[in-house]
This record gives sequence, structure tokens and C-alpha cells, in this order.
Amino acid sequence: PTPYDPRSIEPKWQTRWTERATNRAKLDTPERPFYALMMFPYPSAEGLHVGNLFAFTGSDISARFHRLIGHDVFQPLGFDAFGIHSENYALKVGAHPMELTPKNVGNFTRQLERAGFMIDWNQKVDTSRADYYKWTQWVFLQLHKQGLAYKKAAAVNWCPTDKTVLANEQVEGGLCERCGTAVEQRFLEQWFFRISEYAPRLLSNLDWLDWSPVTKQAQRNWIGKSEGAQLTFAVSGRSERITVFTTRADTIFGATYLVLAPEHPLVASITTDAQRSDVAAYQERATKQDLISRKSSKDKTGVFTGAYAVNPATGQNIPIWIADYVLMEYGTGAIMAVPGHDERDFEFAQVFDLPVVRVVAAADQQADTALGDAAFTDDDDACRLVNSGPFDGLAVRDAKREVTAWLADGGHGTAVTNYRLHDWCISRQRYWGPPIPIIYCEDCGAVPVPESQLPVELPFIPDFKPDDSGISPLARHEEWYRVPCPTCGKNARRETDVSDTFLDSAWYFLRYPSATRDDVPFDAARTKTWLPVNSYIGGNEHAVLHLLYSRFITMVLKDAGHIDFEEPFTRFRAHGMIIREGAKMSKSKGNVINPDQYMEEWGADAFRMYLMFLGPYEEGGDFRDQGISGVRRFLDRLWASVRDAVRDGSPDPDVIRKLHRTIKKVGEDSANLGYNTAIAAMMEYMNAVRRGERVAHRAEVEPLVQLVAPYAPHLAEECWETLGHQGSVFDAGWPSFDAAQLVDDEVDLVVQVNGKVRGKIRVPADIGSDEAMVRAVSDETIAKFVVGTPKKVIFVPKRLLNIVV
Ligand code: ANZ
Ligand code: ZN
Repeated sequence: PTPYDPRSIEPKWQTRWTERATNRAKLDTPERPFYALMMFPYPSAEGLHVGNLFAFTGSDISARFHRLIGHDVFQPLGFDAFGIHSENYALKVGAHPMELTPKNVGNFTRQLERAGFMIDWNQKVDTSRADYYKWTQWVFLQLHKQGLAYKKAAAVNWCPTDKTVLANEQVEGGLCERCGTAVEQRFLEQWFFRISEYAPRLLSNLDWLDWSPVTKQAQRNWIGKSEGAQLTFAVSGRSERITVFTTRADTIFGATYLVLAPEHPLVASITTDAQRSDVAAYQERATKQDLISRKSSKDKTGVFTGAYAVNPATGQNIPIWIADYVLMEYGTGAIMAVPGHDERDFEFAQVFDLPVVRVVAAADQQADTALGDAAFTDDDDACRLVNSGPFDGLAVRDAKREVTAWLADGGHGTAVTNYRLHDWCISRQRYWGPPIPIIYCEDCGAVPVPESQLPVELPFIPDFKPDDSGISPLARHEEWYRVPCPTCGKNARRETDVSDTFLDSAWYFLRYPSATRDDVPFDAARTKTWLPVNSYIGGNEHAVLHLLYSRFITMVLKDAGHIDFEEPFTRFRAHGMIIREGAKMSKSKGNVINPDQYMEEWGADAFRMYLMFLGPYEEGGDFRDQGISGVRRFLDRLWASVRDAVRDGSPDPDVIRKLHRTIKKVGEDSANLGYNTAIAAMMEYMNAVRRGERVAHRAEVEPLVQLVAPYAPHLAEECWETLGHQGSVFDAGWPSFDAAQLVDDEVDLVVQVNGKVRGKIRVPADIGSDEAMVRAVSDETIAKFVVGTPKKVIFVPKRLLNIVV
């Protein structure tokens, strides 16, 4: 008899699928469209790693399962080929990204085919190709048209030794990853998208999205809603007014000084002559620091400006300081400092000997109870206001509202909601990305490139490396950036920065159904049919940026009338990670797994199933070298059972009962990404079919072939053909189960201890010895005879359990 040979079966079916276009979606005429999306890879290495395969296998199973239960599934894939990952990889291996990327894409594609994914390759996208990034530039222009793209000076990480801009990923603990020099901030004019305007919508829609809870929570934290007030303080003897953002308006009577961020625009005008040189020196130092260490620094530093503000509640003059613990990017870039109740303010007040006043007290504290050596930060309902004039005795929560209303009445402020979410900086001073489609003209300003002139092609330049000049590589190429102004025709200059890779991936799901169209970014009818995406599966490392940017771009395109939905992914599930012996896989640890090698030795089907068997898909698991043979044995037995199956006579009713339970279980688990338990159920069923090396009946194994198809697609097709079917098993549907067969048959099991009958327990007829043992000892009348650890257990199914102690 023919043994199971994945080396011949797998290429055979891969060729058939291509020839018969099995994986092509019915893009124009689907009855039940289902868009199954997996996060596309960065082709920034020689090939797929096991983590990619783990992720893709799980999505592929989901897509194939949905096809089997009757959907018209569209599962495309492409490559996130532009950006820093690919560019850095090219730099590392000493190649040009424009030559290297297509090779990497080729390698990835070959491996993806080898693994047997049900991908509609006809609709592939590659973000580094002009037929794609033409439309990325179009997306930029839509935002520009809506007033959602603007330019401002913003800090970039700058290495003073390498004299180059660094991406955040290249800064480690405030130091340049290349040379170890402390990174500074430099201010460059950059393009931003106004994502912060969308913060309320990005937050509230999370309430109804069907997403993994961890992912939703990560987005909520990132958006960072904060309810408070903006309060205005007059500067004594001057016309300036300073607005602060606070979440604790109730503590205003304890505000004993103000602090401005060193970059605050009012610093220059309010600083007194006596303080001017100290202030300037401090500002100079602060701009040199990178933001990350500024936020985390413990030591409080600052300088007095010489100016005073009037506390609107107490009427007192309070000093105005500058300090780097106040950030220009958040709130208004200014705070009222309440050292009695805020830790940072308390530490600062200690260092500079500023007054500390208690204005909140717990139930067991008085207005004059000393604060001791820390701020009192409790704000629960048992805390009351003290030393706060007319508000004494109010609970914090009520006081927040009442104090804000009182200050608002006096013209000193208003309640506001603040979000931590910053606008999205999309400028990159690098080479490998889509040129931002803007032309600068002396007369006309920043002119968007007319849509009819897209794409602005990225030229091939040999000197693509970021270098000491600190300017974008494209800015070294006058022959490229010198162009006539689209509006007036005068000499003008192209923008020489490229856009962020996250912009490429923020709309790619819209492109897939229309990937072959070069006249529109996405076809209206196809978009209506296929979007929003029904199921999106990917890594939680993209929980924040990629998923948030995609949601934002979708909302903008909806508001501009290009699409009619505002959330791109109806359902999102984060998969877990595969690690090795508790550690991340890395070349330096020498614990990298080469998936090709495993697929070669065991077959792609066995490797897919093995990866899914390592742990729950949404949690991931530890990769072990042992164990794949167990999965392979299951496939061997499945193949043998199908090959030898008899058609005459009737199937074993016990096996059939088990079959119906297995269909139910595998269906439920496959729908919920519970792949490891689905596989376990199929293995258990296989044991029942092959019990005592019996020959299976066709009716016992045929439905199993359908159940296993999403997991081991090549073998399933081969079995299906062997069973005499013409078409693909993926068009055969999902077997149904008979509810009547699910009712557990129960039997009375006699329980003996050391050969003496001690009781009877009622159990499912197909119970195993371990489970029977558990049930027996949970019966008190039996348990009292079982003293010590049992030495031996004799189990006769449906009849007897004898425990020897
Ligand atoms: C007075 C006060 C008293 C504050 C008190 C806190 C406790 P979240 O919740 O994160 O929004 N703050 C405001 N803008 C800041 C900035 N640009 N840089 C640094 N700190 C800033 O935090 C809001 C609180 O953070 C604000 O409320 C303000 O300090 C500070 F007992 O104002 B609070
Ligand atoms: Zn012009």
C-alpha cells in the first residue's frame, strides 16, 4: 500500500490549486463574501521565520474553515516592502533596496506557497511598487485636501557623532545604537496628520468593535482620555496670561507656583532681565535632551523666570518657573504646581524650597495635619477639601466640578477633555519610501502635486544611505527635485522626505480587492462588496500604531466621501508568539528555527499542525524539537485509514457517535481559534477509528477529511480524491452533526478497591480510565477505602474499575 508521502502530495496539490484557480476569490459575484485578512510581512530578511508561519497558519485555518462552512472567502497577501525595516536590511547586507526587495519578495512568495496557504495571489500588493505607492501618495493628498496634513517644526533624534537623524528604533536608552553617543533633539520642519482631532471617535468606536480585549485596552491607553480644566492665570504687572491644564481643579487653593515647559512661547516675554541668562542656559540644555530620558528622569531641575502669576482662588502672587518635567507636547505646556498633592511637584518644591500647602485631607486628618515627606495623592470620596475657603468639606469629586464652575464664572477657565494622542508625524529623512507629493514654490508655497501627475516616482540613486550631511538622500539630487511649480510654472523644489511606512500599511486592505486596477485606488463596487474586513488576525505588537492609523485613515476617507464605513476591521484577533525555551528566537542565541528544513523533513501539513498544537493560538507556545513526530503519525494513520477504508457493511455505531461529537467540537473550536484543542479532538477520534488496528469504514473517515482540511490542506485534498470525489474538498462544505447522537450514553461502572466491590458510579459510556479514576475518588463512599497512592488501576471499559492500593 502507498505510504503517506507529503513530498509528492504537497507539490501536486499546490500545482493543482494554481491550475484550477482554487484559491481565487469570486471577487465580482460572491454570494456570501468573507474577507479574511492577515497582517502582511516586511520582506526584510532572506525568508519567513517560524513566527510568520505560526501567524499565517492560524489565519489560513480560519479562512479555509470559513470557506468550508459556506462563505466566499477572499484571502489576499502582499508585502510591506517599503520602509526602515527593508532599508536597514539592505544596508546590513550591503545591497540596494531597489534590487534586494524584489528578491526577498520572491523568496517569501516561494515559502508561502510551500506552506500551502489559500492565498489569492492575483490580488497581491507590494507597497514599494509605483502601482501601489501612487495611491499612497493619493491618500496623502486626500488628507491634505481635508486640511488634515500640516507642516510644523518638530524634534527628531539626532546623533551628534554620526551627524544623522535616527529613527526611534535606533535610539536605545537615550544613546545612538550605532556609536553610543547621547542623542539630542533637533528641530526639522515635518509633515503631520491631525489624528488627534479624531481621538474621541477612535475611542468611542472601540465600545462596539469585536476585537481582542488586550488590543482594545492598548488603544484606549494610547489615546489617553483625560478630563479636567484649562485654567488661566494673569501674570502680575503684565498683560500675558498663562493657561494650564489640570485634572485637579479642586486643588487650586494649593497651587503655590506655576511651571512652564522650557520651550513654552511665553517664556521669552515674561522672563525678567536678572533671570534671562540662567533661563536661556537651561532652555539650551533641555532642547539637547531626548524626550525619552526627559520623561523618565528622576532628578528635578528648573529655573525661576523672575515673573509671578496671580492665583485666581487665593489672590496671592506665585512664582513662575520653567522645568523639563513639564512637556510642551501635552495639555497646554504649562501646569499649576500643587506640591501638597502631586508627587512631581512635591519633589520639585523640596529641591527649590517652595511652599507646600495641604488642601485635601483624608477622614482621619485635619486641615493642619502635616504632610510629612511625600505628597498626599489620594482622591477617593472619603477625601475632603481643607484650606480651600468656601469649598472646605466638599468631597474631591464634587469639588472638581464646583471649583471649575466657580472659576469659569469668574472668567478664569473652562472644563476640557484632553487626549494624550499626538498628531502623527509622517516625514522620514530616509530614502526607501514614497516621496511626499508636495512641491515648494517661492510664490505659491507648498503646492500639492496634482493627482494626474502621480506617482511621484522614487528615483534609483546609488547614494541612498543616510549620511553625515543629515539631510534626506533625495535632497542630494538636484536633477530630481528641481521641477516647475504645478501652479505658476516657476522653478520650484520637490519635498525630499518620504512618508512613514505606517502610511503604506494604513490603507492596504482597501487595495487588495482592486489590486489590478490602475485607474482608481479602490473600485467602488468591490469595496462595497468586500469591506469592512470580516476577520483580521495579526500580532499584538501592532495593537497601537498600525491598527490606530488604519482606523484613522478609514475615517478620513469616509468623511471625504470615498467609502461608506468608518471602521476597517469588524473583528480583530491578536495571535500569540512562538518562543523557544522561554526565550525569544534570535540569531545571536543560535535558537532560530528554519521552517524550510522542517517542511522538507515532515511535510508542510505536519509542520502547520504542529505549530498550531504548541499552544492556544491566541497565547502562543514554546517551540520544542520533539513532538512533531506525533502529529505526523496522526497524518500517517489518517492516510492509511482513508486508503484502506471499506465501503461494505455498516460503520461502528460507537465510532459514529464519537464522530458527531468530534464534528461539533472541531467546528466550535475552529471558529474560535481554539486550534490546539480541535487537533486534540481529531487525534482522539482517530484513536477510536483505529482502535486495535481495525479497518475503518468509509463513513467514519470521510467527514474527518473535511474537518482536517483547514489544518492539513494537501493531505485532505489527496484523501478526498482517493475517496472518489472530483472537485476540491474546500468546495465540499462542512459536515453536519446529528444532535441525537450527542446525548451521552451512560453506564454503571462497578468500582472495586483491592478486588472488593465498594460502589458504583454512573459515567459516560466512552469514559477513559483516568477520568473514571477521578470520578471514583470523588465519591466519598469509595474514597474512604482508597488510602495512599494507588499502585495500579485495572480498567474494563463500560464495566469495571479496580483500584489497587
Ligand atoms: C494640578 C494637579 C494637582 C495635578 C494634583 C495633578 C495632581 P493626566 O491625568 O495624565 O492628564 N500636567 C498637565 N500638563 C502637563 C504637561 N504638559 N507636562 C507635565 N505634566 C502635566 O495628567 C494631568 C496632570 O498632569 C495635570 O493635573 C497636571 O498636574 C499635569 F494634585 O494639575 B495636575
Ligand atoms: Zn508657484
